[in-house]
Amino acid sequence: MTPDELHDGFARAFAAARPTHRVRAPGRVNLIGEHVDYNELPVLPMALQLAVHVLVAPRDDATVRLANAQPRYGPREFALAPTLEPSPAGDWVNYAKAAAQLVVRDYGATRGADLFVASDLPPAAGLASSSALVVALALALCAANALAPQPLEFAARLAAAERFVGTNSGGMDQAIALNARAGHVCRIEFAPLRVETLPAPANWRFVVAHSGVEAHKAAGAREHYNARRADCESALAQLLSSAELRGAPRSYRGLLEHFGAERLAWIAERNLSGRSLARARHQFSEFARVARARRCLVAGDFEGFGAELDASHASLRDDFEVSCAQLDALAEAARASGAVGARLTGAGFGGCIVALVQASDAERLKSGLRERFYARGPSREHEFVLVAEPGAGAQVSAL
Ligand code: NG1
Repeated sequence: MTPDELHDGFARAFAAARPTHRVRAPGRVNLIGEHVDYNELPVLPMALQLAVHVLVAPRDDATVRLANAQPRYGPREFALAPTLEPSPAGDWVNYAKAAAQLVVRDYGATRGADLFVASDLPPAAGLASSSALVVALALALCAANALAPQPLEFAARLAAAERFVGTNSGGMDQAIALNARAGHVCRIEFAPLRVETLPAPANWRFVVAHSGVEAHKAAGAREHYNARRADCESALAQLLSSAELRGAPRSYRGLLEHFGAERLAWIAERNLSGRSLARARHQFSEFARVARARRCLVAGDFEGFGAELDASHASLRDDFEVSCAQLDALAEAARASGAVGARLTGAGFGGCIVALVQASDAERLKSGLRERFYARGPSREHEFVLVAEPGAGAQVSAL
């Protein structure tokens, strides 16, 4: 969406008002470290060039009026308050309410605003469009109230605030949206939130491609997501009740830091079974893969990084059970088209894959995906392939 289109949209929605600020909050592609952020284990995402944009006109009262460039998200209105009633699940106003509650409660915002929203991120694709929306709206309300929150602290608070929409999510998406750096991949650690920026190797390209299956959190994907988190908690409780772990640290992170991934996997094999064992095994193996992938990134080890992507996909498919036939087929098509590795990215249950290629092979990968995947099935109209450019974090500009 061009700045002119954004301003035209604003003028059509709010004739009398004049925007004073423009906010941009990016989506992200997670390179590795999937379904581990809610257990406070490190992740390795980068921000995308695609983002949510908001034009902001502060108001003299506490009313928040929302309009969206997408007609399927109709206009909404509510008044700022420290505690807001959620609207029915799936209503986009809940993302604004999540943001509003936080800026009122923790930062003392009192002024409402007219907000016009436009997004170039595909929804339900595993690219963190919902967190980009919450971050953008929260920054918009901050701008209307002349507040400039500290990005790390704001990200941690926004992660908790977004749970208002009903997903028991981790903190990766808000952290990267607020703290990304152009040209860099971020390694994010949680509690306390820490972001290490690592230059993306110049000749590597991360290509994002959509499976054609929308993973709507308002539909089944939210329950599946929350169920995985609950599985992790019950696996941890079972593991900690074993005699072998008496007196051991009581979190995944504490256990991993104390024993290391390999030893823990060995302890888990002897004390857990079935689903609990599989879920815990993914936590331990993904933790080790993130550490190895970081080393490969720093050393420019292209093949090594690709191997970690493939192994992560296998673990998400077999142990964490968040893949689907289309994601598996798309990852396979990427490997057959020159990618050195590929995996589902984001929460899964549909959405996108991320594949790694040499810059000189990015076009070959794109046409390979068309031939081997999009041309073959019902996914043709969902064709979405993006050569990701590691983007900057959220920005607020005065107009
Ligand atoms: P996406 O990819 O946006 O569905 C979700 C969570 C993350 C993280 C990943 C899986 C939200 C807002 N975000 O992201 O915190 O757990 O899944 O790694 O639900």
